Amino acid sequence: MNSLVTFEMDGDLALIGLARPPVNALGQPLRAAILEAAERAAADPAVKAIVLHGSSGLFSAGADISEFGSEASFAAPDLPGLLLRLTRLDKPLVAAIGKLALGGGLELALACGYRIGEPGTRVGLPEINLGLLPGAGGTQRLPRLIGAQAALDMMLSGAPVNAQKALDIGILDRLAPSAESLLDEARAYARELVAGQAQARPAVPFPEPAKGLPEDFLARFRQDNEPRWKSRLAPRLLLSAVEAACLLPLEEGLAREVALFKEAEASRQSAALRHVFFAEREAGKVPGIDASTQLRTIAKVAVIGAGTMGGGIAMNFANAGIPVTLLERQGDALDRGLAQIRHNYGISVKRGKLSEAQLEQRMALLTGTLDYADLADVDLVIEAVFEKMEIKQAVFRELDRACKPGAILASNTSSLDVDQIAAVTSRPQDVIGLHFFSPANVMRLLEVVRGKATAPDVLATTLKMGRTIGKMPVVSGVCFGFIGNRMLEPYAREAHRLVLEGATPAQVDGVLTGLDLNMGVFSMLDLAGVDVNFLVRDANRAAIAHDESYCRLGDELYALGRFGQKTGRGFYAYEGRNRQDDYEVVALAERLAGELHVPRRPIGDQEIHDRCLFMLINEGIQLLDEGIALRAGDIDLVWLNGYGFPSHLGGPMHYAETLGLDKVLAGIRHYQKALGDYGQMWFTPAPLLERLVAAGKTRIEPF
Ligand code: T1G
Repeated sequence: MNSLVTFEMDGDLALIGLARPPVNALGQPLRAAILEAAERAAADPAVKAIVLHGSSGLFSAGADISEFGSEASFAAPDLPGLLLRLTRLDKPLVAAIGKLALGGGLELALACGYRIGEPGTRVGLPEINLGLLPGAGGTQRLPRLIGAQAALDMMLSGAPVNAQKALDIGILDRLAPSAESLLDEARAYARELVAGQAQARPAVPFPEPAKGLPEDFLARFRQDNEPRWKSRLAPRLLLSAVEAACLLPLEEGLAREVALFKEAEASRQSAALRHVFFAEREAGKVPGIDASTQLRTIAKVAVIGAGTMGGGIAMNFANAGIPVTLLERQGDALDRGLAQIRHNYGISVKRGKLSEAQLEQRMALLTGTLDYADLADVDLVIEAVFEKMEIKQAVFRELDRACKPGAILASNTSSLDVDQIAAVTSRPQDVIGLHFFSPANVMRLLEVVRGKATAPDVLATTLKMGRTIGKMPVVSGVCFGFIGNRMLEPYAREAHRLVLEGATPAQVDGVLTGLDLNMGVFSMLDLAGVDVNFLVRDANRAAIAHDESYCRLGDELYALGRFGQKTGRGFYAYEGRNRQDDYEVVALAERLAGELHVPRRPIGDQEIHDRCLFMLINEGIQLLDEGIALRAGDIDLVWLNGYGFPSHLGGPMHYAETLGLDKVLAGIRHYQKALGDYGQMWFTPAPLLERLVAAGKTRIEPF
């Protein structure tokens, strides 16, 4: 028997075990192996019933995502055809679903006549997260099994349901008492079916259309939801597939589903989302770190500074059940910090995301102190004090004295030199940057900044810890602004300069949000604080001294005390949260342009797109060339998880590949010439970009 499945006889039962680690992804080889085993069982008169299970305990994580976009995706036996064959076997087929059945894995189970799970079983159709829809019967069989609306909710959310819910809504027939007893229970179920003691029923091929949708439901659903979907293709295709399930006989519905699936699979959005899926898994792979790297134990954490960032950081660990000590210099600041955390949790309770008991459990994990001596037994300290090198270095001198050997000392700095911080300690190998993004208990991105001396096990431990607290950790080398903020600089520079040259903040932001970015540059600055941005820029003034023209607008707003939302006026004027264009800002830009001899003219949207995005892309490529970022996918993850770049564009690097690297380079060269001295100064193509284009490369990678 093929090594990808196991085939055992148990009396008159055939047990077929999926055995393609790590997740039984249903790639062509496994599909062929399942078909071969099923045909063998079907043809054997000694076999009265079949049990299909995951030989490692996990049933299947679905189709092999790496096949999509290639011939392999529908290579015979294609998944829809294999499942249709299984529904036509003339012997009972029981799916024993251990742990997980996702996507095609659940569709495989739906093509079996009977399904049994165990208490830890989770089932779902997460295809929407990949810009896809279920393409092997899920949109046709699930609505017929549990009703169209429940099925649609599951497929649009992409979230798995637990074993009890799956039993309650009819996806599972039974639950074994434990994972260990699942296969035995499945065998017993099959024997009952053979003996006629269990209610036999056809697999879910019944031809009549699904029930459960009020007449006008789909029209209303489409009308209510389309704005939410913005430019997303997959939800619309999914709705059409469920519509087919409600209107067409099964065979026709299945054919319609394949056509809709292929349209989704061929879309740029799905290619982008599949890129993100693998990028998230690649981000954890760092040269010099592997399964043999011994991780340090993190049982107790301390956070220095109980302000907005420190409090948010501390919440991440309390949420993960890890005790946290907050250290402040003043008692009232500490009390305020703890009260703010309690307030934040209280909001989650009001929203029904947390129970009162959970709030108290988390608060019980949070203690405060004014004394470094109380940090003697912590395993990880994260400093989150004012963004001034001298202040941070003073904290690290204290930590070096107070903390035990082997404790990891991390700084939450957003741009300062981690090596300079490490240099004031006797243990630079234990020092690392952990750059959280505000609000730290919400934003998923965590830049893990390794210093020259950072030990591999410190890096491995903090990467693992990052995922434990639900973050997307990405490794960065040391440079001003690391990956995200370093790229933000030229991107925001072009936005500012374009306003000097004749665009308005609203026009610039409109182009960027038109690309589905969560926020434009100016609304983001008004939220984060024009003053905050000024202080960061001021710390780096030397690096931009040769042309501050684009800074002057922000500098002037800072001088006028227009700090953004917090003062009611920044680049925009605010009535509460309502943002209005502010002619005073345009007049200020006009005045500054005159003083700086910047010619003003009407600016088109395409120029705004190209100048902002191409400079963002150019800096990312430069970061890759300098080795600050390990791979293009990491850079994408930074912008997807820290700056609201739309995931269905895949991130700035993937977006550049989609546009064409040659087009990006040509655009940069165009503005290098067209913008006079300013263009000469700032529009220098990254050498790696030039090398890639010269070599005819279409992917961004070190070269
Ligand atoms: N295809 C290919 N590789 C996969 C895979 C998949 N479906 N799922 C996981 N892997 C790889 C992953 O890249 C990693 O590889 C390793 O397995 C461990 O994964 C026709 C169209 C199952 C919850 O969307 O959600 O079916 O890095 O690190 O944290 O209608 O993987 O070790 O080389 O994530 O324990 C639908 C995707 C597909 C599920 C496990 N299914 N997978 O999480 O491990 S489309 C999904 C997951 C489909 C049909 C449609 C998670 C997991 P490497 P991991 P984990």
